[in-house]
Amino acid sequence: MITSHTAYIGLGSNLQQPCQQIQQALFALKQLPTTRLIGHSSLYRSPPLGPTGQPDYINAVAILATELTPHALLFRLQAIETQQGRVRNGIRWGPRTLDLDILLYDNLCFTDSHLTLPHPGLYERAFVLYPLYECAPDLVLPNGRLLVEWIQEVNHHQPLLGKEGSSNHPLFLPSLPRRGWGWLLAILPQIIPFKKPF
Ligand code: A4P
Ligand code: MG
Repeated sequence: MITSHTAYIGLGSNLQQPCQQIQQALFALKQLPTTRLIGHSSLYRSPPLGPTGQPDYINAVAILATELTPHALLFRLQAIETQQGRVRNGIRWGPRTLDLDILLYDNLCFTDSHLTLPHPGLYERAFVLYPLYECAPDLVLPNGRLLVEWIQEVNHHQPLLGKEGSSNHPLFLPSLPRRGWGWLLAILPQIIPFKKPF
């Protein structure tokens, strides 16, 4: 029997019209064999993590339903990166036209010489956690924690500069109460595009 798996893909770009790079990559994800693009987040702008002096990044997250194995998926993602002009010049976290990371593949947790799941940056990076939250607000992480709770605990001080197309003002990174429904009010600015600064 063929089984479909859920994979969350992190997309990032900071070279050669990053927004277009991300849109093009989403189109390429749609074309992957035995794979359906279930949905994707908005595009988020953030300052570079890593060497300074490179442009801001545009990041997004996509959800795939796929029959590809994790390694076959990684191979396909790297082919898309190459197609979109990705040059690996050995600079760790250097600028790139396109980076496609497998953030999650079902609830798999393992490391081998090609692949680490979940992606090692998943738990700390605002530019991953917020778009992931937009895609899957009820997600339970492989560490057993609710994503929304994880965000409020680990991440409020990390900068995100805003959603593309909605505002240039800093995103409101909520410090959410853990019980009751107050958290819902606190995160509304995250999920409804806003016009005013906070
Ligand atoms: N690899 C292992 N696990 C995975 C996985 N889950 N998904 C291996 C994808 N690849 C995985 O990746 C290096 C190797 O990681 C691959 O050969 C693959 O076998 P790479 O794409 O060649 O190089 P990289 O992306 O520079 O390395 P790395 O360490 O994966 O970097 P990250 O974690 O992807 O971070 N700042 C902002 N604001 N936004 C960003 O998107 N991205 C990075 C790159 C740095 N700073 C950023 C952003
Ligand atoms: Mg990468």
